Amino acid sequence: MSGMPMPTATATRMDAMAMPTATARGMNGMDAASGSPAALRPYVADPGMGAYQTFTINGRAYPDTAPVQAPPGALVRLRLINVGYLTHVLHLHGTAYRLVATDGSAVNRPQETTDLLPIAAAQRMDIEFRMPHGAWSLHDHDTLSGAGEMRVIVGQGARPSAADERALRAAAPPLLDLARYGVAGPAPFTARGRFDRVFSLVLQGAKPSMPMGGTSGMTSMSMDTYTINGKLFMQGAPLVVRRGQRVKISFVNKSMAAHPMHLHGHRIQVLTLNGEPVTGAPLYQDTVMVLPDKTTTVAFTADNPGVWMLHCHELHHAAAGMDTLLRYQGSPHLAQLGGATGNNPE
Ligand SMILES: [Cu+2]
Repeated sequence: MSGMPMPTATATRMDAMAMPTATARGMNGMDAASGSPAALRPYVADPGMGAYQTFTINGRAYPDTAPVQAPPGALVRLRLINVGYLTHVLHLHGTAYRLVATDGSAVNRPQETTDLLPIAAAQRMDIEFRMPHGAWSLHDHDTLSGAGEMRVIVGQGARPSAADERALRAAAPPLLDLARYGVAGPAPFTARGRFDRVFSLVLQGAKPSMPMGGTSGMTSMSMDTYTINGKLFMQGAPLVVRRGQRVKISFVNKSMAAHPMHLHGHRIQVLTLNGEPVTGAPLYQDTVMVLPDKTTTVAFTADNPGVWMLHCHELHHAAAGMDTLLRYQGSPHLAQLGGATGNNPE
């Protein structure tokens, strides 16, 4: 991570990458999620999986993170890439921003906001803002013990006082509502449109009454297993499609944990996000959040033949079984996992 490009400034615009991640230091150092504001709690991944003690941005923990700097008033575009396992709730202090792209797809007419920005594992969020005067910060607003380390200074000059910091943290703006953000516009799919294939995937977690290992070739990092339609990876049948089909998938979360579900090889349009119809800008993602007890429905055109992973990107969950395959008719079956095959769930 230390080799990532650092912010590159031009006269009026800056592109930078900020990569929140978390570093595991063993399974004993679990972060307690206690004290999370109720609104943030569903976003925090299964606390039993929170085996992190250090959170970083571009490989460094605050106060060693590199500042994001540009002249005051400059238009800054910042790409946030969550390469960790947990959802983080990011808070930009000192200025409003616009969310201009999700997972590499532009957002239609994004408005300025000061809301907290949740970013799930594997998601990418591009934000734009005018560089404020003074030194502010972008930081993880949740209450996991490592959150204070996931922070960069934005701007330059005297840092905000501790009192200012406390006031900003106490302000607790709402979470950005991706389902209502931006402006509606033309899109390939609508919830009541015609589909050639419709799948419902029930996401569950279980204690290890189910057999693990053996022919499945999987290992688990915890006492839990995670299943799709009651099956561990390679126990269930793949989702089979034909090229050109319009496909709808509903992710039905019946577990206690949030699952950021990631389909390889396709751009998917989110129709309902955690039960809420998308009425703002058409929402394109390749990793969609499915909160506990919620359903997220997505659609895509089967336009990329092959065999593709569809899995939870909380990779402990993936390693514990929450994966399946999207297979185009005529593509090969994957019959084996692990060992010399190189077919591993994560
Ligand atoms: Cu998961």
